[in-house]
Amino acid sequence: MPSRLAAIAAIAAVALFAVSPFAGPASAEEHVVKMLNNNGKGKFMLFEPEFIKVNVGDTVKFVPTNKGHNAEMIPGLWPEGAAEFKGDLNEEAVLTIDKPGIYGIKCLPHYPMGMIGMVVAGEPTNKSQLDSYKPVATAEKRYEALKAQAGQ
Ligand SMILES: [Cu+2]
Repeated sequence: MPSRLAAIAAIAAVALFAVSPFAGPASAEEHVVKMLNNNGKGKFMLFEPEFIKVNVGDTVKFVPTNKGHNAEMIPGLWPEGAAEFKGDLNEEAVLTIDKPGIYGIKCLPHYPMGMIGMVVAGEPTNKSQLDSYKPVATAEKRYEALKAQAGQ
């Protein structure tokens, strides 16, 4: 019977190996957010996706798929102690998630057109900022949608 046990053990090892990338503490992941002029569905000047959940240690890469955008922190919506973040116009910018919390992102030129995004990492430690932060009136609608997702 030892050979049969060995076969079972081998199958179990293969199964564990196949599953392991999704189990236990995940290794750092890179998320990609596109900066777009439109999404082809009637929405203009946007981050895609606008809302993402990540793990501390992950990175979020903002890609200038279309020209004329940047990605930068919303100071009133940023975890305490997290590194400051400001990408340049037309440049790729990588945000390293070093603290848990809610990260508010805006495109400076298009913030008045509602170009905002949100990254939530682990425990939303700065949840109170969701209410204290007041976006410009023109960005309110999208902000409310993001806020609803962050509150879940
Ligand atoms: Cu923009």
